[in-house]
Order: sequence, then C-alpha cells, then structure tokens
Amino acid sequence: MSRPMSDEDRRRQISVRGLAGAENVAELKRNFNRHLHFTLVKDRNVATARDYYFALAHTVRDHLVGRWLRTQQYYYEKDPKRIYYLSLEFYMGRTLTNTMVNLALQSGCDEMLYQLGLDMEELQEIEEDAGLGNGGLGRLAACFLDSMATLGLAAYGYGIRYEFGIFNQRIAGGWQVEEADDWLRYGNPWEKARPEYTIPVRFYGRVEHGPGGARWLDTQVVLAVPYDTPVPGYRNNTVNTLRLWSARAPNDFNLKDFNVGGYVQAVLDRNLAENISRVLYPNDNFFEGKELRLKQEYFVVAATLHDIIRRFKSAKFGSRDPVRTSFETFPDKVAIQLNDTHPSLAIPELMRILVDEERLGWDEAWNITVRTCAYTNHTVLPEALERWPVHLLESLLPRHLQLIYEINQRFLDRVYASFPGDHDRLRRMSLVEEGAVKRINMAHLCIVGSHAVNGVAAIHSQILKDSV
Ligand code: D6G
Repeated sequence: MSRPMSDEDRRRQISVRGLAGAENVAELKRNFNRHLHFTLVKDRNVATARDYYFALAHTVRDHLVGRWLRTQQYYYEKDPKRIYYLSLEFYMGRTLTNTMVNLALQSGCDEMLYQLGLDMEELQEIEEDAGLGNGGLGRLAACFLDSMATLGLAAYGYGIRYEFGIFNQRIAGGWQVEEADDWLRYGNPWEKARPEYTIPVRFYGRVEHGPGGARWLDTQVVLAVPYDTPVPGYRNNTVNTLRLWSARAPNDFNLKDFNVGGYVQAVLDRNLAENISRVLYPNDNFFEGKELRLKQEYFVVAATLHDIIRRFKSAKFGSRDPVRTSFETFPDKVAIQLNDTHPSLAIPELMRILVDEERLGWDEAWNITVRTCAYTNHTVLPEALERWPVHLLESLLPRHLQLIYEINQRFLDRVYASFPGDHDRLRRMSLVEEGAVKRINMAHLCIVGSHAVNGVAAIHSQILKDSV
C-alpha cells in the first residue's frame, strides 16, 4: 500500500542517496569532464556510452583513494589483529553502484549525469560483472568483505585474479552454450596493479634433508603479481583491500638452455606459467582433481602467506619495535579463515615457513599454525570433497607432502593414545586414504590444523558435529 511521502520519508531518502548540493554536483561534473578528457582522451563529440561509464567510475573511485590510504595507514599505526579471508572465489559482481551508495555519492552523480543529459541506468548496465565465483561460496566471500569493512575490521580478502570468470550462458537452439567471460577486455577501473609487491611462488623440485633442516631445491618459479581492489564500508570511511594474484612468468622462464631458435619458443611457453590465473574452474560442489587447479590453490596460498608474514614483521611508520622477529604473538595478530578446503595448503605452507625458514621447533610451529587457522566447511556431499592424489602432491609440492605425513603421524599417535587398539578409528580419521590411488583428505587436514570449524548455517554446523 502506498502513502504520500512525509517530510521524514523525504529526509531519509536524501540521507540514503546522499546529498546532492549544487557545490557537490559542480565538483563531480568537473572531475567527470577531467577524466573524460585526460584519462579517456575523448571529448563529447566522440565519447561512447562506455567512455562515460569509465569517466563516472574514475570520478567515483577518486573518492575512495584518500579513505583507502588513511585506513591502511591507520592499521599500521594501531596494529590490530588482522583477518585474512582466503578463498579461491570472490563473486563481487558490479562495483559502481555499491561504491556510490557506500560513499553517499548517488544523488550527486544522478544529478550530475542528468545535467549532462546522460542516463545513469544506461551507464550502470555497461559495467562487467566481476564473476570470480560459481555461486554461494564465492558470494559468501564477497558479502563477508562488505560486512567486515562496514564493521571497521582490519580484514583482507585474498584470491586469484582470474582472467576469465564464470562463463556467460547463451541458449542456442534450446541448448546451453558456454561463452568465455572476457571481463577485463575494456580494462578494470576498480583495480590497482601492484607489480612492486610481486612475490615468487615455487613448484616441483626436490627436498634435501641436512643438518640445517629441510631444503626445497631445483624448483620452478612463477611470479604472483597483486592487484588490489578497494572494499568500502557503508558510510564509515573504512576502505579495506581485496588482493587478487595474477600469474606471470619470470623473465628467465624456460631460457635456461637458451639457444638460437629456442628463444622464441621459450617466450611463447611463458603462457604455461601464466595459465595458472587464466580461468575459474566452473565447478560448483564438485571435485575435478586437475593439476592446474592444485597449482591455483598453492599459488594463492603461497603468495598470500608470504604477504601476511611480510606485513606481520613490518614496522611501517615506526608504530612499534623495528621489526618483529618472534612469532609468539602471530596468532594474536593474524587470523586465517579458509573458505572451504580450497586454500587448505595454507596449513602445511605455514608449517614449512615456520619450521624450514624461520627455524622454529615443530611443536611451537604447530601450536602457532592451529591457533591461526580456522576452517569453514561448505558441504558434506562426497563428490565435492577434495581428496588430492598423493602422486600429484609428490611431484608438485614434495616438501608439503612430507609435512602432511608428519602432521598425520603425530595426529594418529594422539588418537591411538586416546583409543588404544581402535585401528578402524585410525583408518577413518587419517589424513591419508589408502586405496587404488592414495589420497590426502583435505577436510581432515583442515580439521586437524584449525582451532575452529564451522558450517555455513547453524543446522549445517550441527550436522558436522552429529554425523561427520
Ligand atoms: C593497498 C592500499 C595502499 C597500500 C597497499 C599496500 O593497495 O594504500 O599502501 O595496499 O599495503 P600493505 O600490503 O603494505 O599492507
């Protein structure tokens, strides 16, 4: 039932859409024209609707920048516990309208476009979806980022900058046809590439055990280049970061045995390394078990943990001691939330860094790892559960497989001490599944390596407790 708008309704509507004072509108219009001219290098004789969308996006983005810088600086000054949400999917969708709403710019932009004779809805429709997810799991990640920014929490999303997101569906003659989702074709005005923070990620190789501990040698390196997207809270001046990694071949990739004629092939083969961030696997609740997917999972985990530890140690702006050298306070300053088992290699990777690189003893490293990591389970459907063949892990991540075996051995020793003689329990609870193909049960790894496990609804958490 509709009723006439009261003054209160009108005030509320204004406060939800933001103020459209004449000065604000004039300022927005100046910036819009400046971007059309200097950023897009167009004038109104030749500009297309897409140019206007980009000019508007850049105008809105400018309002994020100061808040983003200040938020990140504030986190370094206050040094709060930081939350790291690791996910292979972030289903962000469109950014323009959400940003205008959260920054109270909508009315001003509406009015500005109206004065310029442009149509807001037409421009909004031009923005591509950031479809870096299949459905619920990826959208949950995106919603958490939004909520955490609105709550003013020092939170970060970490994932992969897939060049191709979830496919576009076309129906041809009554059949579904999948079309490549080339969402970056016209450029993405919301991301900021940060090649200066590039991180090397290692694969394959072999492990050598010596007096100084384990060394992972003869590895192949792929570079992880971060792209940052701002995540604004709702009208609270907080802007958090979603950092997505893009794979890049190092300049010497495949050039080791360079000879005339080999050079061109070596450059062409750079694609092999860069395929890691090429495409989102369009599997919802289904485990496909492809090596490229395992590479994606380790790629995001390795780059992210490197970044987390760099930030934990760093002392920007002289906020505290020069640099942290002790990991004792790590779980008080870092929370790692695993969105399903997809980033579960974070557990052995953190152990590898603490034991092999930082030279902590096993028990101390394990205590830190468990207190840092937490796991969200999404399903109990057997066809969805990640069970990676041991032979794949052995060739791609030989040191991680050793660490998983060690984690398992110590875990089963504890189980057996509590349930002496119960061999069937050992078989059921082991991280390692025997069979025609020996596999690692990644959910078991997550449960053993975390201090908290949750489902995605109260009833789901209850099912996990009662029957799994
Ligand atoms: C974002 C925002 C920017 C900040 C940068 C690096 O791009 O202000 O400087 O992240 O932040 P850290 O990774 O050093 O925390």
